[in-house]
Amino acid sequence: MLVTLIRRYSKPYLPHILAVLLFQLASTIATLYLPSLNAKIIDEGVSHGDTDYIWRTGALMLVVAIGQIATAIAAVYFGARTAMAMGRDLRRDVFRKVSSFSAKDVNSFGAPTLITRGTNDVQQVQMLMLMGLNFMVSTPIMCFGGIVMALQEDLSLSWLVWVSVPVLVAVVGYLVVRLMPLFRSMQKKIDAINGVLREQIIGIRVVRAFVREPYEASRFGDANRDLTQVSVKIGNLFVLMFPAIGMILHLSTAAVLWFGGQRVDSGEMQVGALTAFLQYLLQILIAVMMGTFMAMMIPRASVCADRIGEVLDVEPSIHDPESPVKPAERKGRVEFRDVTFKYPGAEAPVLSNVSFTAEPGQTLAIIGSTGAGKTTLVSLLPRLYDVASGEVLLDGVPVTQLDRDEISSRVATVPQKPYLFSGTIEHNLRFGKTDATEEELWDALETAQAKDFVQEKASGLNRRVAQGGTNVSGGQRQRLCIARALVTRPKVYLFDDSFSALDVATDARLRKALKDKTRDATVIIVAQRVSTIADADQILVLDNGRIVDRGTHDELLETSPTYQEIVESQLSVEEVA
Ligand code: DCP
Ligand code: MG
Repeated sequence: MLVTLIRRYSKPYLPHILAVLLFQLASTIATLYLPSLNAKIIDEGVSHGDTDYIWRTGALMLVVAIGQIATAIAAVYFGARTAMAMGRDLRRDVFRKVSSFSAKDVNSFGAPTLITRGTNDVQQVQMLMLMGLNFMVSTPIMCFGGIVMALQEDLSLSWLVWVSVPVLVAVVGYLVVRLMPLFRSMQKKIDAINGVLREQIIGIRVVRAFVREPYEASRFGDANRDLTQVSVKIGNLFVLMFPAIGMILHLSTAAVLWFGGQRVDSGEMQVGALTAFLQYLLQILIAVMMGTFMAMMIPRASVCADRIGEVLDVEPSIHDPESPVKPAERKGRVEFRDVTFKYPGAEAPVLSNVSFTAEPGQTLAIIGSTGAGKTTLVSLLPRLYDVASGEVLLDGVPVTQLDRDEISSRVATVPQKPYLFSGTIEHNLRFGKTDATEEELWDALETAQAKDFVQEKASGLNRRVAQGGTNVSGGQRQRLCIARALVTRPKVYLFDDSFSALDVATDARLRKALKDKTRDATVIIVAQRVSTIADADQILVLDNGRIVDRGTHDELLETSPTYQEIVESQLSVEEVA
């Protein structure tokens, strides 16, 4: 997967990559050339007292050095830009893919891992691309070129290369092999700590209410200690790594000077050649070290690439039809024909043989105990899920044959769990209709009985909303969500238990105002309170995924035992209160 990803995402940047590699090549060659020039100055110029030669070679050296610096800067600069651009593209594609997921696809991964895959995992792959661009060409050339150049300076010292390189590889390799599993386990511990922290922050009220702070603190403490232990182990190995590398480099230097010095003494080798040999050996060792570091990144990045690939390879289970049907009319007639639905992985269907028609201008209410399948039922119309059998029709056309834009322009949902996005109230209200006028916004707020509390604050429509809408009360959030649906002026309204957080009086006022606004639209209301739906044109009584009774309030009071039960239970509650 890693190879596939890198190949796919480097394609648009091939010219850039080629340029980076050329700069890299130039800079490496210049680096390799410098020590031998240095040796020439010492051996030919200084030892013969040839000032002219020193000046000429010195000038050449200066030019080469400047060229080396310039190309190295260019290589790093463009390399970093290219790697970041590839990372950006990859992140963008992961995000787009996840945005196209249906609820089922998101559930099959889970939100936290999708977030990690889109950020941390992409970062790892991006890091490898950066390292690759910076060292892919220079490392092998530096290594082999260095060996060739070193042997040219002096053949009989070559055994130093054959000894020091394997020793370095062995030491660094050993540490890397020990580090790899620790890195992998550290990633898991970070995941664990994120998980605990996330849950505690989201559930902070519950934790407080049940006085679970000590327990939660100890749970976090455990996760924290785990992470610390792994980090300390990694730290211990790193403490070893740098002195070990340093020791090898210094021992090699000492050995070169020792054995080379003897050869210089006996006149078999010149001083310049000795310095050059030393510099080449250090270059080789550093190249080997970088190569090993890079090799260490590959397994980690390839795990991440696999995880990213899993996301990118998903074929979203719900997608727009190839040749969408344009419905002849746009009235908002909703029809369910013998609909059966099962959640993925569940054994029994949540909805069985549900059939009904909701006409424009009418209100259809759905009532039933919790877990009866009401939310599931209303989520089939905007295609959050697709039915297992049967059909859901909007204006006579099955929703599977409509573009999802077409559906969302005509159907507005007020979800059971009201959700607002971080931003301002205005930004949230314009969610479904960006070009709505200020007047339309206030109008919707007035209908949703939310005008007062928006006006209350001086910031008005510009009042900040926190992520999820957590800085307004539950009832205010619900009313803002209702207003958001009203702004889009849809043909079909789906209210999923949207009046539950309102007191009875506000509920009644809201429904009265709604009636005027939704005169021509189809209104589908899921409710718990009988009083909310008593005046609906048709009421469906849902029990265990089946419609057990249907009719108006008065009809149901006479014919439906289930409905009578619900009414009685609520009457007694209200009477007691
Ligand atoms: N269910 C499931 N997977 C989901 C959502 C629900 O398996 N992602 C199951 C749990 C319930 C059944 O489906 O047994 C019906 O769930 P609904 O959310 O449709 O139930 P209601 O909306 O009727 O319940 P409530 O009144 O509590 O909102
Ligand atoms: Mg529900």
